[in-house]
Amino acid sequence: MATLLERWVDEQAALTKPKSIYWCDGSEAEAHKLIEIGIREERINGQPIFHELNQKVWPNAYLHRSHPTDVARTEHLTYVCYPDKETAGPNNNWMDPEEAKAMMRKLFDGCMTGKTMYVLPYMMGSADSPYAKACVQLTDVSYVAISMRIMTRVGKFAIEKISKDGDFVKGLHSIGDLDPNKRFIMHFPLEHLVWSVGSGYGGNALLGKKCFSLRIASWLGLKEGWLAEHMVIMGIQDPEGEITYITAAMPSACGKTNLAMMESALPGYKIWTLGDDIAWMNIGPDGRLWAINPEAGFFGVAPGTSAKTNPNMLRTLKKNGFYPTLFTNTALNTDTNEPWWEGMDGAAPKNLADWQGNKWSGSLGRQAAHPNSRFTVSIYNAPTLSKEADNPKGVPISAMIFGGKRTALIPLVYESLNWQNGVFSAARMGSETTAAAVHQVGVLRRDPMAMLPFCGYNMGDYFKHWINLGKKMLKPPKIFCVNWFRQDNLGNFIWPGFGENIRVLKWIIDRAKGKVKGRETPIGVVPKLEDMNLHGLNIDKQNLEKLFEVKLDDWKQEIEDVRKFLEQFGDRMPKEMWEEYNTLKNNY
Ligand code: OXD
Ligand code: MN
Repeated sequence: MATLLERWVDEQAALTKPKSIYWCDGSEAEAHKLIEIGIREERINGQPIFHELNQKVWPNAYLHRSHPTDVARTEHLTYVCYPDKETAGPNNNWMDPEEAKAMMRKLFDGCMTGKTMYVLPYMMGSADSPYAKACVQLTDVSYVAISMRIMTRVGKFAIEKISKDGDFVKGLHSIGDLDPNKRFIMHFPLEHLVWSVGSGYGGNALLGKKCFSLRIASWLGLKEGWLAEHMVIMGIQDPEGEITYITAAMPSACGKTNLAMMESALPGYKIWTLGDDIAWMNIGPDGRLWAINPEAGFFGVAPGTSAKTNPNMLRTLKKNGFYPTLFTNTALNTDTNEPWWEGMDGAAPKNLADWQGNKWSGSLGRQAAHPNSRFTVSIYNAPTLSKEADNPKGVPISAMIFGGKRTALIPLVYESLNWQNGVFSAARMGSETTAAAVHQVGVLRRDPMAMLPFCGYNMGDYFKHWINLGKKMLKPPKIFCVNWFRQDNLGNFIWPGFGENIRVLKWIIDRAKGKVKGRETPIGVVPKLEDMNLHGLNIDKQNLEKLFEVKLDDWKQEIEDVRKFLEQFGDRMPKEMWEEYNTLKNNY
């Protein structure tokens, strides 16, 4: 008799009408087979899906070029579907579930004709974790199947868990005809279901990532008392060998991956990586917050990755690991058959093909790699991988960091006064937009907890959920805000960033352990200069002061802007947020 899973797959196949159905098992042989199919058989836009790169320098690595219109998340075509619009909130596009399904059924009808449907049974979280979830994604592109095999844990264990639980998270994906007007990413949180059509881009098509692990999981977290967040998880080892675990939330393309695997500029400190994008956090039996990374890979931004900014990522990308490594929309050095992007070490090679495969001429002023070009690589390739990465319980979190890209106003680091005050600081976070989503780049938008594009329900309820969880914890993590991007009067970044960020992390863990005092300001506690290790940095006194400056006049407009943002949520905005708002306002 057909199982629940087989019946569901059959139903989807009846709708999408593939030529064949292929059940993925996660094996190494299968990876080779899918890559071969992508090189020799499947086409997107008439082009092969994969190009084999120089295997001596980049072992097991392949280049993928997407359709030129399909290069980033499409937030305007991403919907959450509840019976009522209020539950989705002003932070989401909403559609009635029945209406959405009727529209999507038409788009899915026969969309896999002549193609293979790949069935990917996978786990988010290590298979033996009580917090892990079993899922299945169907897709009609080898690129997506291979990417899912890198980013999640694909294998028979997921099928076993599904038959034990009698339940799984369902995802149906088709690249469709890539028409940007027929590109929809539909979430049905009440049914643990995602339907995505018309895009092969990671955040739209790898349904375990943003769609399930953030949008749907955030909703499950609300119902079940936990948090699904857009956060790095990392351990900071001090010179005594003690490791303190922290999380850090930052909007897309603001340096989370670099932070998660940073090479410390301070001797004696070492960073251990657990995750670079998503954290699922539960209150443990000890009353602390424990985090797991549901993913198993990195889907990181290539431009700007170099031996200076992230040497550990270059080591990760060049490692000959069990899983293939993919580059998407980078440029190609046509002499050496190696990937290339802006911000890589050294000058641009003489002969480059741009991200669309055309001969690149630097003089046109166009970038050779797409600004949102990416790599997809297994976390198990990382030399900084924490030995706790697969611990089913996760790691206990002592501090949480929230950071945005702000060229002015926000100090390098400050600590909130308590949990509620910290939730408010994170909720009023703003950031200048990047190329990770299709929109105007460099515009300030409020991005609470870096979750604006990913919170799968009304953010008013989300803030209340955060406040409630704080009350349930015996020892909640301390909350900090950071900003690596403050500029001087000439428009240069003041803080060197990257490996030097360890100096800020050191202050954060010193504070979390109660080792140092700070200076109170109306927004929280900033470091006293003497408590920061600034040895060997070349920042003049005026700029150093600017880094930690909290100037009354500058904040007036910010406070007004925050009020407008909070007001959108009407009655759903918890009173605690307004209490914090009023305290801040009255302090100015
Ligand atoms: C990502 C994103 O890909 O946030 O992680 O866009
Ligand atoms: Mn992200």
